[in-house]
Amino acid sequence: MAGVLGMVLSGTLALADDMGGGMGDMNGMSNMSSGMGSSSSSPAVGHGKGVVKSLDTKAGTVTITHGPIKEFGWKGMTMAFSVKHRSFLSSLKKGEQVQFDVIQDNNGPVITKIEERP
Ligand SMILES: [Cu+2]
Repeated sequence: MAGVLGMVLSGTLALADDMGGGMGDMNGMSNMSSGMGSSSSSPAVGHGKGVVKSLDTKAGTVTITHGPIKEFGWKGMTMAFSVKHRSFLSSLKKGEQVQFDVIQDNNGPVITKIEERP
């Protein structure tokens, strides 16, 4: 009887070793998914529509009352945006209806494209 028990136990140990190998594979997968996470945090482009409230040519910003920007999960609000090129500001007028592309860099949101809404 004792001999049979011993065989069952060693069989159980072998199974545990297989599971250990499986865990190693899972660690490899979690490394992969964290790599995917960092690539998805690279600048995504949001698309907004709004009205120009004010322009600050010295600071290089435009204040826009904008609707929801779903790419970033933003609700509608009034806020100042930096612009990628200051020349964007000279083509804008207070009260103008605009649509724009915005990215988020380390200093905050930056408008990369803006045009009058048709
Ligand atoms: Cu906003």
